[in-house]
Amino acid sequence: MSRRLRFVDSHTGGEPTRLLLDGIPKPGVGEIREWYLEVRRTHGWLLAAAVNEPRGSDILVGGVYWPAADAASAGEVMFFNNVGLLGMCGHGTIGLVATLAHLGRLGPGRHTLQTPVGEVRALLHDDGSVSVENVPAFRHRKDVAVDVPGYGHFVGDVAWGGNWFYIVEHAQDRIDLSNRDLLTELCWAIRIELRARGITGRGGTEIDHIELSSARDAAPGNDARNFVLCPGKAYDRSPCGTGTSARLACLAADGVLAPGQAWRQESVTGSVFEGRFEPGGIDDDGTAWIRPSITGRAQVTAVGELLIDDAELAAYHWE
Ligand code: PYC
Repeated sequence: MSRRLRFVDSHTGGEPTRLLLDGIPKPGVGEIREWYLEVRRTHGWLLAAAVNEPRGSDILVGGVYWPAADAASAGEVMFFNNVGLLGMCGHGTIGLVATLAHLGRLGPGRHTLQTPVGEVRALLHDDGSVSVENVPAFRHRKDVAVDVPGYGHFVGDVAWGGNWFYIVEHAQDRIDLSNRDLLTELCWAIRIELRARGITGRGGTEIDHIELSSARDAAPGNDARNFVLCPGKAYDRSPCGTGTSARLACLAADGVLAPGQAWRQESVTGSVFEGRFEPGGIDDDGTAWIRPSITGRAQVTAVGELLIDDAELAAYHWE
């Protein structure tokens, strides 16, 4: 049997998103965070086929979009990449809103979306840019030291911004595209070492995004430049919406960024998200959380239909 999946591709600051508009049935029961495992079990191979070679590439982030039954919400979205499901995706949400606007399904104004890790709000501005009010973000641990064989000693913060991040202020190597292979291997080695040492996010969850940051390497007018390595070893071409949210949580916790103050986060490719936060609250364990928002813009790049044969099933799988 050949499956047909309608898709729209976009890029947000250079980072691509492939939104699947049909072909993945919405699980009938439970909440969206429970659908996660169900979709992975029943359709993981199809999602993997939709973003990986030969139809996609390692850097492509996918999104399954289900329109909402009621007008109060713009629908549900579940993001994934070359190796599995993501919690939230900031650049992908900006791409989703630009895509739905392109299809005439939504217009300027505020829209609510459900994701497996919580509700997010997106504001489509008249000029086509999009602000995403992300899920609550927080710093879980400050100044976590790790010795990485062959690379040296690193100190970073563990923070949540819709995915788990280990964020390091990194001055040793320039955060520049000409260094992308070196930065990729360094981040991968850090991730392996964190795992080996049992350094995790809350509840023992693996830290699967590594973010290197440098104020020195940012262009004038921007606050910092980052390099973010995603779970499937692809680096984010955008400043990473969830990574910027996690960074805002750390800046807020250190008291170096005030509520409402703009933070211009540049990516390794030079694209920029403008981030801000509003104070959130304090969890039972004393952790302070913020409400981050990220503004950027996306460009629709292609509209089409993927044809995937069930006979290919064995070729695609996630770990
Ligand atoms: O923008 O949040 C993001 C993101 C996550 C993975 C790739 N981009």
